[in-house]
Amino acid sequence: PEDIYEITNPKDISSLKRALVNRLIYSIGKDPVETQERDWFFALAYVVRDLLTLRWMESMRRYYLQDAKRVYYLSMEFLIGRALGNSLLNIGCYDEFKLVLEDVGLDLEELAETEEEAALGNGGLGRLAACYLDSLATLRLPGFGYGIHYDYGMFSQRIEDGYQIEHPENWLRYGNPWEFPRPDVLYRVQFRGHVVECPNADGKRRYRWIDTEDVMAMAYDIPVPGYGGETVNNLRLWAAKASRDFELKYFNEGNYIKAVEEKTQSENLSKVLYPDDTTQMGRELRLKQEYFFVSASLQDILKKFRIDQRDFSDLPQEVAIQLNDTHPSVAIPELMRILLDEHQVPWDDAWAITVRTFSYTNHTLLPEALEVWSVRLFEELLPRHLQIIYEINHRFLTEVGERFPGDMGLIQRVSIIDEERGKRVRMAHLAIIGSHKVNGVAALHTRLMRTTIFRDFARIFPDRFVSITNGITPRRWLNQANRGLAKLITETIGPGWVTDLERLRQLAAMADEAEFRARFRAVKSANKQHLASLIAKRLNIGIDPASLFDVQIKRMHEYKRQLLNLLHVITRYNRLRAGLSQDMVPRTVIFGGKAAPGYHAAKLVIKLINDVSKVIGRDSTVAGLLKVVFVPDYNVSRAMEIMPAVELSEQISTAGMEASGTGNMKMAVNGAITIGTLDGANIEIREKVGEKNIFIFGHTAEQLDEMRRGGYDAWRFYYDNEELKLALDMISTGYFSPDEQDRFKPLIDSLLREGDRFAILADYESYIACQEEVDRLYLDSETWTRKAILNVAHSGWFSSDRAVREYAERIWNTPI
Ligand code: 26R
Repeated sequence: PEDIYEITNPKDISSLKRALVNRLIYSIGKDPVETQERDWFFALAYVVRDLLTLRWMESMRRYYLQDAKRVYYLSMEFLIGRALGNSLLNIGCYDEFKLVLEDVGLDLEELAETEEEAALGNGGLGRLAACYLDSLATLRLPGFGYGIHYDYGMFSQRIEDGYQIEHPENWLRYGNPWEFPRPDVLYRVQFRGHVVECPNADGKRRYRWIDTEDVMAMAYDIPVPGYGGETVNNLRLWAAKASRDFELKYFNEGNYIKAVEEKTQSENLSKVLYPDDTTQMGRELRLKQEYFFVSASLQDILKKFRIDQRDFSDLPQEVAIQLNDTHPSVAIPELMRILLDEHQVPWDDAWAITVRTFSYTNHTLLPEALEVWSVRLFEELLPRHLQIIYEINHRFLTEVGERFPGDMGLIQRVSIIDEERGKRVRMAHLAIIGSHKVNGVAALHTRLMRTTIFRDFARIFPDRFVSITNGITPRRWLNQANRGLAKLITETIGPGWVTDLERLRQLAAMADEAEFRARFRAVKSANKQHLASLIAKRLNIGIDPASLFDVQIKRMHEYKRQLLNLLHVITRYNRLRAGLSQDMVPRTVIFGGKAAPGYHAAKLVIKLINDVSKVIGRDSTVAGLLKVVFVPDYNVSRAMEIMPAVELSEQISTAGMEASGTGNMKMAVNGAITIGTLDGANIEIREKVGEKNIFIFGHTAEQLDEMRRGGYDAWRFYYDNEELKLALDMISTGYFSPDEQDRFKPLIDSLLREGDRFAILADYESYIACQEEVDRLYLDSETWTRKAILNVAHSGWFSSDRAVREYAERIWNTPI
């Protein structure tokens, strides 16, 4: 019995097999002769978790003994995806388990498909958090994630009649084998109530927050293995539980049913992820979610800080807290409240501690995505926090007034309270004022932050703003997702690149060797064939693996301009039908992405993609030359399947609007060539891979700014370009929607009558010209391959290891 869970040697196949069968019997309760695939998956996941658990405890012990400064990454979103393959590769047991499973007649890849993905995020921001956890663990840093244990993560997308239909994704239906529920790690979180002032012996005022409605936060821990398996960190997610006194109130009244109702009510808090990364909606439940996880996390952080053994003034030396956008920024007044009200720390000391502890990452400049809460809602839910925010604001504005006397406009602009639109709390202002560092996620984004939306703050706090360009983990996005390319790279330069991605640079010389190019091409071609077979199997669509794979996969957003891509597709279709096929390469244009459920324009673009796809698919004159595919339910697993097969990476956002982008990096490191605007990290990709190895088109952010100030004339672009006019006319006259001619009128109106906010028309011509260049290059497959290899070779800098190192050095003061 003592060896039921013990794996004597993780490289010893028979010991692994014994562990697996034991788990199947004793943890799943299934007879090995009567099992389903899912049973084996769970048994395997438990064995892998076992392998992680000891290292995880060792890591925690090491941090404790070293008394190392801890980094806490607070995020409403962690878009993790599936864990099995990643864990096996990170602890170095992938091949061993593959053999073990073969032994019992199972295929590891197939088994891995049964895992539900942890889609606890919307897109870029959530996936970035997951990549950073991987890097923190790989770099052996004591970095911990804190977030929310949603019952329902990102919705699953189905396409019916070309329209997006959202379905709830019950990812916990069969349980989550990776997590440890911690019913004993439980904190009280207060809401509502009111604040009373109580006189103090020393004459100072003290405030107490009383008569609150409380919810309990219960911890779930998910191990985060670093590469090499030495370090295993922790992601702690909070689930809402009814508080006892909530229940007791009604139980004591003898109202059992009412008590149970209230219980369900308060447990709804962690029920569902908000699927909007488009427009802030100011919903009460969202603010409650934010405070809920912030309050629990801070209680947990301070408990580990062991205040009985030290002084709060040590907090910034022991703890760094990174705020992933403003979503957790209520942590700033919350830490102030704890210090002031619960520990009687004087204001100035409390404020110095707070500012030195927090730092804030901004992920968007779009005004509609900046968080603001009505003062009324804030006061209702968090009355003490509103008071503290007022006091922070008052002191800040007084200081600004002294430094910049007479500038009333400045005071109004930087105030945390927006007095104009019915009194609202601007969370970004709070986050900037309460942090010692504010970072943008790419060079251009940070520059625009300093010169546009936050220029006043950049003047007030010139050293506060820094740029740290995003990164992606090479473990998941190259080593795991693209086994073929990973193998070729390792055979060529050794395995060191997995933790030192800049080593890919050694591949640059290989770009000139015909034999290497052939092998590289063979890998890409196999990946394309694999993707084609998946698309055939799941969507029943045949695509030509020899065609150019032209891919745009990301959230559906007007600023990301999937519509511009479609205008190219339609133009291409028209040219082909006009018999101009001689200069054109056969293409498969692949789209994937979810639209926020209430974002009508984005949903209509999905419908248009599907309608265009249908018309083109039925037209035999373009068969074999052009195909459009919309891949439903784009998520992390889909991304891992598609990335390795991409040849042309569409990164075509309106310049100045995509803060960074990270899909752009994933595709480049997988050997795609980017077609993109000078936006976000595309600019840095161009810098690294060289301007000859990327297709850049369109207006710059500055040019667009100037054009808008001079008055943007959408109709001019329409009348000046016949092909553009034709494409737009086809959409607006129902060519792609004969059953409903004005279906797409809202899209056309936004371009022609409503000022084309995303400058689609302005960039059309140069986009089309750039796409012609793409075709020309693709015809020269040796030169194309050379450039693709150089993209891989020069993408090393985009590793999240580099990004996390920069945070450690420049923000957290935990240098590696
Ligand atoms: C407040 C609410 C409506 C909300 C707004 C925006 C919720 C979530 C978001 C998500 C945004 C901030 C996001 O994901 N931004 C993306 O962050 C990536 C990681 O930094 C960038 O690469 C990407 O350019 C940016 O759009």
